[in-house]
Amino acid sequence: MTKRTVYSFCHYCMCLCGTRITVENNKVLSIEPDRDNPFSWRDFCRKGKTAAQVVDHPRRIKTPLKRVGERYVPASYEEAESDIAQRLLRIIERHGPDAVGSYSGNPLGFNFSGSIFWNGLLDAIGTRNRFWVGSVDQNNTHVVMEQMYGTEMLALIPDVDHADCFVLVGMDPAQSKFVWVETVPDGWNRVLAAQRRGADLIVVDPRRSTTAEAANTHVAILPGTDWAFLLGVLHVLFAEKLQRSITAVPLKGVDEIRALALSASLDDLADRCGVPAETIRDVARRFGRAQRGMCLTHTGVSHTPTGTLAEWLGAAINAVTDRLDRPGGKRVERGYLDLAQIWSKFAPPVKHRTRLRDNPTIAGFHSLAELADEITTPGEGQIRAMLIAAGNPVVSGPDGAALDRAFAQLELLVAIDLVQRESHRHAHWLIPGTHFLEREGLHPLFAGLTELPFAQYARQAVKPPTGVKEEWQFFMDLALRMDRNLFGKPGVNAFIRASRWLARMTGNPEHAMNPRWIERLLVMSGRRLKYDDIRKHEHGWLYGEKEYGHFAKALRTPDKSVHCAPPKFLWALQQTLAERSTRTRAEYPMLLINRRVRESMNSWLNETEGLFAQQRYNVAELHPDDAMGLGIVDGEWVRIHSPAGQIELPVRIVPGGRAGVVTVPHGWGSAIYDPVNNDAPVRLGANRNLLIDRHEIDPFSQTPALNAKPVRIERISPGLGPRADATTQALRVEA
Ligand SMILES: Nc1nc2c(c(=O)[nH]1)N[C@H]1C(S)=C(S)[C@@H](COP(=O)(O)OP(=O)(O)OC[C@H]3O[C@@H](n4cnc5c(=O)[nH]c(N)nc54)[C@H](O)[C@@H]3O)O[C@H]1N2
Ligand SMILES: Nc1nc2c(c(=O)[nH]1)N[C@H]1C(S)=C(S)[C@@H](COP(=O)(O)OP(=O)(O)OC[C@H]3O[C@@H](n4cnc5c(=O)[nH]c(N)nc54)[C@H](O)[C@@H]3O)O[C@H]1N2
Ligand code: SF4
Ligand SMILES: [Mo]
Repeated sequence: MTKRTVYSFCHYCMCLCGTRITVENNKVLSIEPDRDNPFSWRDFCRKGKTAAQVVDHPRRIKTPLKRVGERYVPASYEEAESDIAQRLLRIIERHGPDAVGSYSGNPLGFNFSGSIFWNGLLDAIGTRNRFWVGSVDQNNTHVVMEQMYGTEMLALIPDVDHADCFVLVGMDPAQSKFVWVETVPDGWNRVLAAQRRGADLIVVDPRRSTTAEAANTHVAILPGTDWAFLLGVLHVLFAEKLQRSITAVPLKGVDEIRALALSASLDDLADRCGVPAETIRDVARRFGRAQRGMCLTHTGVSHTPTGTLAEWLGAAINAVTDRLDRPGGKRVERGYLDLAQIWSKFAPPVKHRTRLRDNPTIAGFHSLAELADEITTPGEGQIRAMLIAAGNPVVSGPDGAALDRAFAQLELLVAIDLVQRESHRHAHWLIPGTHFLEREGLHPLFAGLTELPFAQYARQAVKPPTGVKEEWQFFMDLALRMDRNLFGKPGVNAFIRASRWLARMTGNPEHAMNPRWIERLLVMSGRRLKYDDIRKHEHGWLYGEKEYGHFAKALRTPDKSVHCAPPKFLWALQQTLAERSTRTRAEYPMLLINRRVRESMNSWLNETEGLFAQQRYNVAELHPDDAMGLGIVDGEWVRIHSPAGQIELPVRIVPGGRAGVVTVPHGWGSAIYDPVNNDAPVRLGANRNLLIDRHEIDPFSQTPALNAKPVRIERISPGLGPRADATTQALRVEA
């Protein structure tokens, strides 16, 4: 076979870098950035470049594997689907559909066909015990969007090129890129370009991140107190009349938020967040006086118990300084379909409260913080079976040890993944996943999340391993096998069977129900683009210009205005202000925070050969003062304790930032098993989320407090000098 070039894009992160893939004999020879992609390629990184190493992962699951005793044996899909269907039906019959729980991870969000049919399967089962990654990621934005803009899904896009002032809170785009729910390709470099043109860059982060290093001002805040800092900024904006009275979008509740901000004492707020009042005043003045600007809050903020309040205050700062729908502020990209409407159709709010903690769903899902107890606590509604798709919750969520114990007691655990990781240790069935290089399709839900009007149909570069079904196909077949209607809609299964019959009769596989139908329908519903036209643009299609003026129309509040002071946030903020933490932290004097590693992706990719060098980042970063106080030298191993658990890591001493803070990246310490050859699991580094308890959550977003966690650090080997080989020891192979 001759070499071919496939143009597509990388699905690992929201940068969605255009790629030029060279393929021969169903093998990827190289992946390069596609410089003809009109939207994104400049962020292209080694993760994208080495993506084929995951396709060829030596421990890849290539056939359904059934657990028999302590081993896995290969099985056909026929056997897998029939056994899983029977077991699920038995559990449903005995205990009701909510006894089947589910968790979907970050990569499923990049797989449109997979996620649509996943929801279809969950609807078929009828379970409301649905858990997803949002509760350890961006749930707080959904809550704030819902309260302020009237819909859980109205992501605002930063307009970085035109800003004169950036206040970046709890984000590190120099490492993680300028992405969260939305994407701004090459955003960090464009911020730096704006800075070179004179824009002001203020970074709020307890540690001296790469992003903070580039800032005009780095505010090394006390972890977990962004709400106080941002309220202080609002206080100054109002006190010095730096807010704007005329705004592009109508605002409600400005008087209420002003009253509350002014009632707070700046000195008190300064004391709470460990930032001098003078610095808060200075930041507020610079931001308020800048003609154009934006305040952004990301995961450093969302992963704290006050993450939603801080997210709200950041959004309120933008609103009252007229940064919404203005150049250099945050705008709405209308895309080629109505995202909020589609979201409400495809992710209809599942009205359900958790059995034990009585929490509602957010964006249709429950919080990972509750999953372990919902499995282990006996009684009606107890979860007895779990389906996990493209997720590693034992590592990405809080108190993985508790979740691991919970998974061990399930009657049925089915994992759909590329490899067997920590969370799949107790799986009764391992079902192969497909890699994005093996799939094609359009992701209509990205419309409105991309910075510019852009659409790209992803192309399949290589075929999945022989016989492996794409995720959507497996989910659909399982619903059929259970004889429960996909999407919970009567007649759907009969329709699917009829379409399959037609496909057989006509010899045209396209006549069998498939995700392309849904993609096409969605594009049609937007009445802006034609599906076939999108498919024709092999480098992706920039179909319009950046526009302003769409925010007011996109608002879903009944009065079509932005609500700056949602009553429940106001009330909670008043409570927070009235409280003074009296907790002494003598036993756990340090605060644990998180960082990301440029060339690994959450809890995966760190084992990929091409990214091995990144393992040197799996260390505990300490401020020199703390290291000196503890008598620790660079490279020495320490044990970090919290009330929930303990981990061991080598130390790296990093100057700058705030003393009293220890940084450990998440996503490490996840075992990668070898279910086929039974070789020893590989475990890279330590899982810092073992230190996180599952009870402390942000009450609004239900996000566990992954950051700002009180911990204690202990030297493991007093007297031991610097160990040159310390970081390489983070790579351990378990016996
Ligand atoms: N302390 C701390 N914890 C955090 C964070 C933090 O900042 N600090 N960040 C949080 C955030 S933002 C996120 S998004 C979560 C991520 O949390 P999760 O989504 O639960 O975990 P991932 O590490 O993304 O695991 C993805 C899994 O999907 C598999 N996979 C990859 N691609 C595919 C595919 O195409 N098909 C299938 N079937 N499987 C696939 C991988 O092998 C891997 O096992 O972690 C969260 N946890
Ligand atoms: N290379 C790489 N890129 C990624 C990912 C990855 O895993 N690897 N993950 C992707 C995903 S899923 C997401 S959601 C995005 C996330 O993107 P970001 O939100 O930018 O995530 P981080 O790079 O972890 O940056 C969070 C910053 O918050 C700081 N921080 C910690 N605690 C606090 C606090 O209490 N207050 C303040 N103000 N700051 C705090 C940390 O020091 C850190 O610098 O990145 C995406 N991009
Ligand atoms: S992982 Fe790297 S190559 Fe892939 S989309 Fe993100 S930045 Fe681009
Ligand atoms: Mo994320």
